[in-house]
Amino acid sequence: MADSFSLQNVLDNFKSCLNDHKEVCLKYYISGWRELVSFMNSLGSVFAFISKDAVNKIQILENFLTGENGTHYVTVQSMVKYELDNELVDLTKRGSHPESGCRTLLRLHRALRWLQLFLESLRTSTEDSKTSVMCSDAYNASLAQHHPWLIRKATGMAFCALPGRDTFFEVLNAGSHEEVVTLLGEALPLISEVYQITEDVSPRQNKAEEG
Ligand code: 1PZ
Repeated sequence: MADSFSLQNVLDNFKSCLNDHKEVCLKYYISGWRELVSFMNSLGSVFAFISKDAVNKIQILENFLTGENGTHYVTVQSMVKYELDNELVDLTKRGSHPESGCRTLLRLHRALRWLQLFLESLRTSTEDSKTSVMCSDAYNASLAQHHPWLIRKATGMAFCALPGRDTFFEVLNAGSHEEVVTLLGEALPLISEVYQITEDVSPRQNKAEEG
Protein backbone atom coordinates (compact mmCIF):
# COMPACT_ATOMS: atom_id res chain seq x y z
CA MET A 1 0.00 0.00 0.00
CA ALA A 2 3.05 2.20 -0.41
CA ASP A 3 1.35 4.37 -2.99
CA SER A 4 -1.62 5.17 -0.75
CA PHE A 5 0.49 6.51 2.07
CA SER A 6 -0.22 9.96 3.37
CA LEU A 7 0.75 11.74 6.56
CA GLN A 8 -2.95 12.47 7.05
CA ASN A 9 -3.64 8.74 7.45
CA VAL A 10 -1.05 8.52 10.21
CA LEU A 11 -2.59 11.50 11.94
CA ASP A 12 -6.12 10.04 11.63
CA ASN A 13 -5.03 6.78 13.23
CA PHE A 14 -3.32 8.44 16.16
CA LYS A 15 -6.35 10.70 16.55
CA SER A 16 -8.60 7.63 16.83
CA CYS A 17 -6.15 5.90 19.14
CA LEU A 18 -7.40 7.33 22.43
CA ASN A 19 -10.88 6.41 23.63
CA ASP A 20 -13.10 8.44 25.99
CA HIS A 21 -11.24 7.02 28.99
CA LYS A 22 -7.88 8.06 27.51
CA GLU A 23 -6.96 4.47 26.87
CA VAL A 24 -4.86 3.52 23.85
CA CYS A 25 -6.82 1.38 21.39
CA LEU A 26 -4.56 -1.27 19.97
CA LYS A 27 -6.46 -1.41 16.68
CA TYR A 28 -5.59 2.17 15.72
CA TYR A 29 -2.12 1.96 17.25
CA ILE A 30 -1.47 -0.97 14.92
CA SER A 31 -2.99 0.83 11.92
CA GLY A 32 -0.84 3.87 12.61
CA TRP A 33 2.25 1.67 12.56
CA ARG A 34 1.12 -0.06 9.38
CA GLU A 35 0.91 3.35 7.71
CA LEU A 36 4.38 4.26 8.91
CA VAL A 37 5.78 1.00 7.61
CA SER A 38 4.22 1.56 4.21
CA PHE A 39 5.89 4.95 4.19
CA MET A 40 9.23 3.39 5.09
CA ASN A 41 8.84 0.78 2.34
CA SER A 42 8.42 3.53 -0.20
CA LEU A 43 11.86 4.85 0.77
CA GLY A 44 13.64 1.81 -0.63
CA SER A 45 14.85 -1.71 0.09
CA VAL A 46 17.68 -0.53 2.32
CA PHE A 47 15.04 -0.15 5.04
CA ALA A 48 13.68 -3.68 4.53
CA PHE A 49 15.34 -5.11 7.64
CA ILE A 50 13.72 -2.42 9.78
CA SER A 51 10.36 -2.78 8.14
CA LYS A 52 10.50 -6.58 8.51
CA ASP A 53 11.02 -6.29 12.25
CA ALA A 54 8.28 -3.68 12.59
CA VAL A 55 5.81 -5.79 10.56
CA ASN A 56 6.67 -8.80 12.65
CA LYS A 57 5.85 -6.95 15.84
CA ILE A 58 2.70 -5.39 14.45
CA GLN A 59 1.58 -8.86 13.40
CA ILE A 60 2.19 -10.32 16.88
CA LEU A 61 -0.09 -7.66 18.38
CA GLU A 62 -2.68 -8.11 15.66
CA ASN A 63 -2.75 -11.86 16.27
CA PHE A 64 -3.47 -11.25 19.94
CA LEU A 65 -6.19 -8.77 19.08
CA THR A 66 -7.94 -11.13 16.67
CA GLY A 67 -7.19 -14.25 18.69
CA GLU A 68 -9.33 -16.09 21.23
CA ASN A 69 -8.37 -13.73 24.05
CA GLY A 70 -8.83 -10.70 21.82
CA THR A 71 -11.25 -8.93 24.16
CA HIS A 72 -8.37 -8.45 26.60
CA TYR A 73 -6.30 -6.81 23.88
CA VAL A 74 -8.64 -4.00 22.91
CA THR A 75 -6.61 -1.38 24.73
CA VAL A 76 -2.99 -1.19 25.87
CA GLN A 77 -4.29 -0.83 29.42
CA SER A 78 -6.43 -3.99 29.30
CA MET A 79 -3.63 -5.91 27.59
CA VAL A 80 -1.05 -5.02 30.24
CA LYS A 81 -3.44 -5.88 33.04
CA TYR A 82 -4.45 -9.19 31.46
CA GLU A 83 -0.90 -10.32 30.72
CA LEU A 84 0.46 -9.32 34.12
CA ASP A 85 -2.48 -10.81 36.04
CA ASN A 86 -2.07 -14.06 34.15
CA GLU A 87 1.72 -14.12 34.29
CA LEU A 88 2.00 -14.05 30.53
CA VAL A 89 4.99 -11.71 30.54
CA ASP A 90 8.53 -13.02 30.78
CA LEU A 91 11.51 -11.41 32.37
CA THR A 92 13.87 -13.20 29.99
CA LYS A 93 13.67 -14.01 26.32
CA ARG A 94 14.18 -17.68 27.07
CA GLY A 95 11.05 -17.90 29.18
CA SER A 96 7.83 -19.50 28.07
CA HIS A 97 6.28 -16.28 26.72
CA PRO A 98 9.02 -14.77 24.55
CA GLU A 99 6.54 -12.83 22.44
CA SER A 100 4.10 -11.33 24.90
CA GLY A 101 2.00 -8.34 23.96
CA CYS A 102 3.74 -6.23 26.64
CA ARG A 103 7.22 -7.02 25.38
CA THR A 104 6.23 -6.46 21.77
CA LEU A 105 4.40 -3.22 22.47
CA LEU A 106 7.40 -1.90 24.39
CA ARG A 107 9.58 -2.28 21.26
CA LEU A 108 7.10 -0.24 19.22
CA HIS A 109 6.64 2.20 22.07
CA ARG A 110 10.37 2.95 22.07
CA ALA A 111 10.24 3.39 18.31
CA LEU A 112 7.36 5.84 18.77
CA ARG A 113 9.67 7.98 20.89
CA TRP A 114 12.13 7.98 17.98
CA LEU A 115 9.31 9.02 15.65
CA GLN A 116 8.24 11.81 17.95
CA LEU A 117 11.78 13.23 18.14
CA PHE A 118 12.39 12.82 14.44
CA LEU A 119 9.13 14.42 13.30
CA GLU A 120 9.65 17.30 15.69
CA SER A 121 13.06 18.02 14.25
CA LEU A 122 11.67 17.65 10.73
CA ARG A 123 8.91 20.12 11.57
CA THR A 124 11.35 22.73 12.83
CA SER A 125 14.04 22.00 10.22
CA THR A 126 15.41 24.48 7.73
CA GLU A 127 16.35 24.08 4.07
CA ASP A 128 19.88 22.98 4.81
CA SER A 129 18.94 20.46 7.51
CA LYS A 130 19.86 16.88 6.65
CA THR A 131 17.28 14.12 7.13
CA SER A 132 20.04 11.58 7.87
CA VAL A 133 21.37 13.74 10.72
CA MET A 134 17.89 14.41 12.13
CA CYS A 135 17.12 10.71 11.94
CA SER A 136 20.27 9.56 13.64
CA ASP A 137 20.13 12.25 16.34
CA ALA A 138 16.59 11.09 17.17
CA TYR A 139 17.74 7.47 17.08
CA ASN A 140 20.71 8.08 19.36
CA ALA A 141 18.46 9.84 21.85
CA SER A 142 15.96 6.98 21.94
CA LEU A 143 16.10 3.52 20.37
CA ALA A 144 19.88 3.25 20.10
CA GLN A 145 20.32 2.70 23.82
CA HIS A 146 18.24 -0.47 23.50
CA HIS A 147 20.03 -1.84 20.43
CA PRO A 148 23.27 -3.83 20.23
CA TRP A 149 26.25 -2.61 18.23
CA LEU A 150 25.42 -4.52 15.06
CA ILE A 151 21.91 -3.11 14.80
CA ARG A 152 23.19 0.40 15.52
CA LYS A 153 25.72 0.09 12.70
CA ALA A 154 23.19 -1.28 10.21
CA THR A 155 20.70 1.40 11.16
CA GLY A 156 23.33 4.12 10.81
CA MET A 157 24.08 2.90 7.30
CA ALA A 158 20.41 2.88 6.38
CA PHE A 159 20.03 6.48 7.55
CA CYS A 160 22.69 7.54 5.05
CA ALA A 161 20.41 6.28 2.28
CA LEU A 162 17.56 8.58 3.30
CA PRO A 163 16.38 11.03 0.65
CA GLY A 164 17.06 14.71 1.21
CA ARG A 165 14.61 16.98 2.99
CA ASP A 166 12.75 18.13 -0.15
CA THR A 167 12.08 14.61 -1.40
CA PHE A 168 11.20 13.52 2.11
CA PHE A 169 8.52 16.20 2.35
CA GLU A 170 7.14 15.08 -1.00
CA VAL A 171 6.97 11.43 0.03
CA LEU A 172 4.99 12.47 3.10
CA ASN A 173 2.29 13.28 0.56
CA ALA A 174 0.59 16.12 2.39
CA GLY A 175 0.91 19.05 0.00
CA SER A 176 3.37 21.92 0.07
CA HIS A 177 6.20 22.17 2.60
CA GLU A 178 4.08 24.60 4.64
CA GLU A 179 1.15 22.20 4.63
CA VAL A 180 3.39 19.33 5.73
CA VAL A 181 4.75 21.47 8.57
CA THR A 182 1.19 22.38 9.64
CA LEU A 183 0.10 18.77 9.58
CA LEU A 184 3.17 17.72 11.55
CA GLY A 185 2.21 20.36 14.08
CA GLU A 186 -1.20 18.69 14.39
CA ALA A 187 0.12 15.13 14.44
CA LEU A 188 2.86 15.63 17.01
CA PRO A 189 0.73 16.46 20.06
CA LEU A 190 -1.40 13.39 19.29
CA ILE A 191 1.61 11.13 18.93
CA SER A 192 3.11 12.60 22.11
CA GLU A 193 -0.11 12.04 24.04
CA VAL A 194 -0.35 8.42 22.92
CA TYR A 195 3.32 7.98 23.83
CA GLN A 196 2.88 9.53 27.26
CA ILE A 197 -0.27 7.62 28.14
CA THR A 198 1.41 4.35 27.14
CA GLU A 199 4.50 5.35 29.10
CA ASP A 200 2.38 5.91 32.21
CA VAL A 201 0.44 2.66 31.92
CA SER A 202 2.27 0.55 34.43
CA PRO A 203 5.57 0.95 36.19
CA ARG A 204 5.66 -2.83 36.31
CA GLN A 205 5.55 -3.03 32.56
CA ASN A 206 9.02 -1.60 32.14
CA LYS A 207 10.38 -4.07 34.61
CA ALA A 208 8.63 -6.89 32.88
CA GLU A 209 10.01 -6.20 29.44
CA GLU A 210 13.59 -7.34 29.25
CA GLY A 211 14.32 -10.21 26.96
C1 1PZ B 1 12.38 7.03 7.92
C2 1PZ B 1 13.51 6.19 8.18
C3 1PZ B 1 13.28 5.02 9.01
C4 1PZ B 1 14.13 4.99 10.20
C5 1PZ B 1 13.71 4.00 11.21
C6 1PZ B 1 14.32 4.27 12.55
C7 1PZ B 1 14.17 3.14 13.48
C8 1PZ B 1 15.34 2.23 13.44
C9 1PZ B 1 15.00 0.91 14.04
C10 1PZ B 1 16.01 -0.13 13.71
C11 1PZ B 1 15.47 -1.50 13.89
C12 1PZ B 1 16.43 -2.54 13.43
C13 1PZ B 1 15.89 -3.91 13.23
C14 1PZ B 1 15.61 -4.80 14.41
C15 1PZ B 1 15.58 -4.44 15.63
C16 1PZ B 1 15.19 -5.32 16.79
O1 1PZ B 1 16.29 -6.01 17.30
C17 1PZ B 1 14.58 -4.41 17.83
C18 1PZ B 1 14.36 -5.11 19.17
O2 1PZ B 1 13.48 -6.16 19.02
P1 1PZ B 1 13.86 -7.60 19.64
O3 1PZ B 1 15.10 -8.06 18.93
O4 1PZ B 1 14.09 -7.36 21.10
O5 1PZ B 1 12.66 -8.47 19.35
N1 1PZ B 1 13.34 -3.88 17.33
C19 1PZ B 1 12.94 -2.63 17.56
O6 1PZ B 1 13.57 -1.87 18.26
C20 1PZ B 1 11.63 -2.17 16.93
C21 1PZ B 1 11.94 -1.29 15.76
C22 1PZ B 1 10.72 -0.80 15.06
C23 1PZ B 1 11.11 0.17 14.00
C24 1PZ B 1 9.96 0.87 13.40
C25 1PZ B 1 10.39 1.95 12.48
C26 1PZ B 1 9.26 2.58 11.79
C27 1PZ B 1 9.71 3.74 11.00
C28 1PZ B 1 8.64 4.59 10.52
C29 1PZ B 1 9.15 5.52 9.48
C30 1PZ B 1 8.49 6.81 9.41
